[in-house]
Amino acid sequence: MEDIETLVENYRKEIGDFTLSADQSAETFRIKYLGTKGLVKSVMAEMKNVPNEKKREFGQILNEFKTVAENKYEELKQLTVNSQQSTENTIDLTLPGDDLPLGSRHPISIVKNKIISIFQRLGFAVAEGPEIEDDWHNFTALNLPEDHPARDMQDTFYISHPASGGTDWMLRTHTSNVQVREMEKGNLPIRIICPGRVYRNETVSARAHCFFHQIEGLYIAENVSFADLKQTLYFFVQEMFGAEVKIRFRPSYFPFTEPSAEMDISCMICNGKGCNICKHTGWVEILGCGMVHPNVLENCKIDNSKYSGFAFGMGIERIAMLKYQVKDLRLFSENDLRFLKQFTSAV
Ligand code: 2U9
Repeated sequence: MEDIETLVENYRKEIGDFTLSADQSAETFRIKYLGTKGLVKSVMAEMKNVPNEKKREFGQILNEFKTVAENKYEELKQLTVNSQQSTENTIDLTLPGDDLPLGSRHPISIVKNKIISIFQRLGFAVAEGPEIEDDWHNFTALNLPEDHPARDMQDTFYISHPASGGTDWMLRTHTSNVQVREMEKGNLPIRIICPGRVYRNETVSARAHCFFHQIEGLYIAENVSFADLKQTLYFFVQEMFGAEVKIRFRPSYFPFTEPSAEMDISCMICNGKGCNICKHTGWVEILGCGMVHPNVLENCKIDNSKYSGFAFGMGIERIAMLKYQVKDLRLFSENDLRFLKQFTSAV
C-alpha cells in the first residue's frame, strides 16, 4: 500500500514538472500517462491488490491522480494550439522575401568604365600605379625642370615622414607616374591607359578640387604620328559623345609632350550654336595631348631615334560634368545619395 502511495506521489510530481520539448506534442503526454498502456492505467490495476476496507480511501487517491493527469493533458493541448496560432499570426510563409536595397554605381566610375571600354576596343590595356610617389616618377622623368611652377608647394602635397630616408614623397599630381613606370620596364610597344586619383593643393570650389580623377593614355611604338593621335581621340569622342560631335585641336604647351595640343569638341548641348555650357563659343575643351617629348623617352631609356609615341590626359570629373550637365564638381565627392542614385549603368 505504502509503495503504491509513494509511486502515485512521484508520478504526480513528475506530471507537475512535465514540459514539452520542441519536437513533442500533447499526444506525447497522453500516450505516456493516459494511454491504454499508460501509467494511470497501470496504477489503477493495483486496486485489485488493495484490501476491501481500504478500497474507498485508495480509490479516491487514484481518481485524484487521474484528474491531475487529465487536467495536465488539457493544459498541454491548449499550449500547443496557442503556439501554433502565434506562429501562424506572425509568419506568413507565402509572402515574398524583403527587397535588398541595391546601390548604384558612382557617376565617376560609370564614366571611367565607359572610357576604359572604348580604349580597350582600340587595343589599350589598363595600367595602375602608386598614389604616393617620388620626385623622379612624378616630375623629373617627365621633363619638368627643377624650377617648374607645377612643383611649387602651392600645387603639390608633399609628405614628410621620419622614415622617408631622404626621399621627397608626394601625392601624385597626375597619373603620368604610371606611364613612366611602364616605360622603365622596357617592354615595347606600349599601349596603355592609366585611370586613377590625383591630388593638387587647390582651394575647393565648384570648378576645382584638391583631389580628382584622371585617365591618361600612352602609345609608344615605331612610326607613331600625330595623325594616329588624332584618329584615336576622334574615335573616342564619337563613341563617348555621339557620331555627330566634331573635334578641333589648339596648340598648347606641356613639359612632357612636343608638340602639344588641347582638344575641343563641338558643344553637344547646343550643337555648336552657342549656349552657357560652351560660353557661346560652340566648343568645349575636354583634354590635353601631344607627342611624347624626346627627353621623356630618353629619361626612361627608350631609343628616341627608333620609337615615338603620343600621350593624352583628361579629367574624369570634367567629362562627367559635360555628359551629365553637372554644374558643381563638389557633388562628386560629397556622397549625397539624392545625387548619386540618379545615375544608372550596366557597367
Ligand atoms: C608620359 C608622357 C606624356 C600626358 C598628358 C595632358 C597632356 C593633359 C591634363 C588634362 C586635364 C591634366 O586632368 S587634367 O588637369 N592633362 O593636358 N596629359 S599630355 O602626357 C604624358 C604622360 C606620361 C610618360
